[in-house]
Amino acid sequence: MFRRRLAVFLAASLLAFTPALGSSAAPNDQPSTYEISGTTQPQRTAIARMGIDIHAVHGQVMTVGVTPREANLLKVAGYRLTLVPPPSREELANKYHSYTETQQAVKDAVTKYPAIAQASSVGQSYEKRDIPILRLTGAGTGDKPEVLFNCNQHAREHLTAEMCLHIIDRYTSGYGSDAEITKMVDSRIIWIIPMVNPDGIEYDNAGGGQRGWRKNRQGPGTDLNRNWGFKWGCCGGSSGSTSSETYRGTAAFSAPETQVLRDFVNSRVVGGKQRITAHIDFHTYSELVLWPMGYTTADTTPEVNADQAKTFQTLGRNMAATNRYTPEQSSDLYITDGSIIDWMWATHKIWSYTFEMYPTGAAGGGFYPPASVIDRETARNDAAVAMMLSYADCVPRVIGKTC
Ligand code: GEM
Ligand code: ZN
Repeated sequence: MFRRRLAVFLAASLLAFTPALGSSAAPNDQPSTYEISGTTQPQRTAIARMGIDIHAVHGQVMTVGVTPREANLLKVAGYRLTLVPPPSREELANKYHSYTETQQAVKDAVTKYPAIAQASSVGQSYEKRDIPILRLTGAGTGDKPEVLFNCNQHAREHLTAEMCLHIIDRYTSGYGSDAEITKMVDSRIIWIIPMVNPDGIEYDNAGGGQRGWRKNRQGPGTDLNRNWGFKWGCCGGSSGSTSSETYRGTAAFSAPETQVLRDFVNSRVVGGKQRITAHIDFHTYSELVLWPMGYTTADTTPEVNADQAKTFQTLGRNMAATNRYTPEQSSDLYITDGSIIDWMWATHKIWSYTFEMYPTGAAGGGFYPPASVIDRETARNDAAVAMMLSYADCVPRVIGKTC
């Protein structure tokens, strides 16, 4: 610890007396993408606490976006950094959905499939954009278990909106022709929110799609996945500094986007019972299936007993076997507090997972993979999504328990 502090101090002093790095303006404060190999969980948590912008973690390889100054701090602290060259012009061309196109896609689903699809707004973002939500359900009455899929809490993770739109497309167009899809749509209520953070997405796209914006657009920006109200800011898994990429906001649910999503989930408590039983929060990138809790590395906690931990692990591993992602508890990556999945589970006992989609590293395009991978990488999760839906009536069935 002391050596690390000394090293950081030396690095800081070095920077202060190096005019080329210390005082010259752009382009020296522009972040570049680097890989750091051979990292452990405590090191990753320490790097997250330094305020470094973590893009991905795959195995022991961590991908980060850092300024030259931060790169030097990391190097002096003993980490080995490898520069990842920026993507080519060709890779930048994209046909990802904008916010307006996403809204239109949701409306189109209702126009085309009025018998099973209904659209509404969860509420408004900080800049007063409606956050669209689609409700899908077919024939069949009685209490149906409900499943929620949400995408794009983080603005730059554009492939995730495509994932939610793909789920919409598949579960509408397959209804009545595909037996498994028909059965799921008839026996469940499926809620899909393709863009939780429309302001951030619009801002990122206004930068040509390469701005790397993560947070919402409330002042300096709040990291929505650190703003949820279970053990908010408890454990060094978020930042109190407004400039940080993991700024947790001024209070739990200080962001309008988390507020309206929280209110929606709370509204699904009907007759004293939470109707949503299962949930996937899509992110990019790293190719991971993650389960709660994120605030501690303990497998069992006051919120998660041994059977529940086994259920999370078993379903997580089974889903990961279908998409070839790596399954692990979210805190195995690094500690986070105020994340959506910790809140979903702790507050509502919703079986909640984070999926980190394609790619594993910056080489596959990082946050901006070529549009040619969209179909393949969204379809890659078809079996996992189907599995989540199929267990929604009783998730512990996956370990042989009854409900
Ligand atoms: C992650 S997703 C949360 C994973 N949880 C833990 N404990 N690591 C995030 O929000 O930082 C990565 C991402 O942003 O996609
Ligand atoms: Zn994310």
